[in-house]
Amino acid sequence: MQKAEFIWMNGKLVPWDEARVHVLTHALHYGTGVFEGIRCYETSRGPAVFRLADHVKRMADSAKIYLMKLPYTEEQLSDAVIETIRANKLRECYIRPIAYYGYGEMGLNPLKNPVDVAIATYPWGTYLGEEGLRKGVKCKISSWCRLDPRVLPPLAKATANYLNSVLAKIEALQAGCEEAIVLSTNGTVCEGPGENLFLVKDGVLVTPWVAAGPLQGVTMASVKRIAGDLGIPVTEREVLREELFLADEAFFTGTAAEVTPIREIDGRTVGNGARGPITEKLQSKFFEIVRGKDPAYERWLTFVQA
Ligand code: PPE
Repeated sequence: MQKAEFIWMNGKLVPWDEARVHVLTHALHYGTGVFEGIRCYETSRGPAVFRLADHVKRMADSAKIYLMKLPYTEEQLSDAVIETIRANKLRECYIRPIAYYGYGEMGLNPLKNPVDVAIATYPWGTYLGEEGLRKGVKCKISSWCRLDPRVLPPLAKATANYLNSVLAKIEALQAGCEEAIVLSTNGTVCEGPGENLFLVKDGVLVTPWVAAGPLQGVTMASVKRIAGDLGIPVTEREVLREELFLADEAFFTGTAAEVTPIREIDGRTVGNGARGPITEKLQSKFFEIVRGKDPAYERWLTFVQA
C-alpha cells in the first residue's frame, strides 16, 4: 500500500510508522471493531469528501448495535477526518476510520476495555481494476452465505464480518473470477463481499432489500437517488440467483468499488457481456458528482479546504 505521512489516533496525528497497537488488543483477538470506508476526490475546488456525515453516522450506528461507546461525537469524527486529509496533503484518497476495543482485559466482555479510534487516509486506486470499471468483472456465486442476522448483525460494519468476505473473495479468485456474489442464508441474492449489487431488467433497477441483509451502502443509496433523478425506476425486493443470469445488466456499488459493471456470473454472460447503457449512465453521473461537476449534488460533498 501507499503510505501517507500521518494517522490520527485517539485525537493526535502520529507518524504513519508509529501508528501501532499492542498484540493483546481486544479487537485483534475477537474482531470487536467497527469501521468505515470513505473516499475523497479531487474537484475544481480542491479535495472533497463524498457523503462524510452519512459514513460517520453509519459508524455510530455500527457502534450502537454493539453497545460500543464512541469517545467522540459524529461532528468530532468528521472534523478529525478533514484534519487528517489536510495534514497528509492528499488530493484524492481513501479514508479508513476504525473504532475498536483496545488493550486492557482479555476475555469476551469488551466493556472494560478502552475504545480506541484511528483514522487513516491513503491513496487507493480502483478496487476491481481500471478495466473492470470499463468492461465489467467476472463473478462467482459464493458457496459461503452472507451473515445470517441471527448470527451476526449484517447492518453493522464490524471488522468480524469481513472473515466471511475474505472466504468469499479467496474462493472467487481461486475459481479464476474477480469477485464473489454472496447469497443470504435463504438463498436469495445479498451483495458482494465488499459491495452492494444491482441488476437492470426491462429498464428497472433492482437491488436486494434490507431483509436479505446487505450493508446499507452509502453508494447504493446514492445510486438509487441518482436513478430516481434520471427517471429510472428502482425497486428493492428479494432477488433470485437466476435473475442475475437473466438480467440485462448488473453492477456493484461501493466506496472502494465505486460503480463496477458485472459482465459474467458462473459462466453466464450478463446482458451483452459489456458495461450496459443504464450502468454507464449511472456510473458517469456518479463520477461527475463525486468530482464536483454537478452542482445539484454538492450537498454530498465536504470540501477539505475551508
Ligand atoms: N457491502 C459490504 C459488505 C461492504 O463492505 C461495502 C463497503 C458495501 C456493501 C458498500 O457500502 P458503501 O461503501 O457505503 O457504498 N466496503 C468497504 C470496504 C472494502 C474493503 O475491501 O475494505 C468500502 O467500499 O470502502
